[in-house]
Amino acid sequence: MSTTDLARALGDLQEDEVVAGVGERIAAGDDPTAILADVQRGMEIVGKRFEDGEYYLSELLYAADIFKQVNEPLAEKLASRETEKLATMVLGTVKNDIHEFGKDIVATILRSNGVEVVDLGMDVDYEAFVAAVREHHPQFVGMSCLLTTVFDDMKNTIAALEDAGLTPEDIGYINAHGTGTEMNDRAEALAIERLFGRKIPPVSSTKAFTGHTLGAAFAIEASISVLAIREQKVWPSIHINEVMPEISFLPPNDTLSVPVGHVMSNSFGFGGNNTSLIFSEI
Ligand code: B12
Repeated sequence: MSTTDLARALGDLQEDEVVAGVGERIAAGDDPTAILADVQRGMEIVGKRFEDGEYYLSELLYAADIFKQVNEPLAEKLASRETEKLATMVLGTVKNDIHEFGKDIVATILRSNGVEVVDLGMDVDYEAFVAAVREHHPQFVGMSCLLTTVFDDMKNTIAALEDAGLTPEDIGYINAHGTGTEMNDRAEALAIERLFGRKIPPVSSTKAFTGHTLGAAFAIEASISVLAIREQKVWPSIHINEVMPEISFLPPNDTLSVPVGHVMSNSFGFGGNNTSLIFSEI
């Protein structure tokens, strides 16, 4: 069954057609993630029809039921991939939201790529996220939230994690966005000074090794940050000959061997998104 036929059949709630179509494609050896993407497109059609008043809650429930049936064999296929453990993630759908299929797929895909996922389920209280982070020391926390009405619950969960979390002194190394441009480096350095005051941990930018790979930079620098923890090393900033006079700290020009428990990795300005992610040792 083709990509569009599968999405259309699910959109039209043709249960038998969808179940048979997915079965056929699994048997033909299609990539399960590609099949899942088509199923997801079908769910989008259902959502749109619900929004337009063409479908009601009973159709949403029916679509959910069909999805469950076809997701099971796909999840099994994905879970059968063997990989080495790379990281841990705490995952859940936030309080007051019971949508769980998207989260389940994220869990399955991550598990099949070496991430140990602690799945807290759906309608998860703030305290449960905090308790799981304390217990499992994950490198990532993932929150699923499909309802606009529960955005505040997501914000509250983040606030609860922050309350329970780290202080600037816990950061052992900052992998800066550091583009070597006045526009970025001055603003980033001033922000670091404002947050860390006099106790600024080693800061370096590894872009001189990897180039500025735009959207991919975050992923590359996240890996480099994780390696800093694994190797207990701070990587240097190479090719720096001049430092802006108003910046009070200098990046190391050689690799440092120091204890690194938590790394802050900065990625700024991609499509207007500014992110500082913290990676921690487990
Ligand atoms: C199935 C469904 C339900 C099922 C959920 C069953 C279940 N056990 O999960 C049921 C019937 C219970 C349901 C109930 C409701 N639903 Co509903 N539902 C849907 C529907 C049709 C599909 C969702 C789905 O499963 N998609 C398939 C999965 C695979 O895709 P996904 O969820 O998008 O997940 C992917 C990404 O988002 C992402 N992702 C998801 N989570 C995470 C987490 C992390 C960490 C990461 C990295 C990525 C990630 O990766 C996933 C895989 O690609 C959507 C429509 C839509 N377009 O999404 C409406 C939709 C989400 N529901 C909606 C509504 C309004 C409701 C109800 C309020 C209806 C009502 N009047 O009662 C209730 C709310 C109940 C509650 N308190 O939560 C609205 C939300 C509108 C809004 N702006 O808030 C939608 C958008 C429909 C619409 N267009 O109006 N729903």
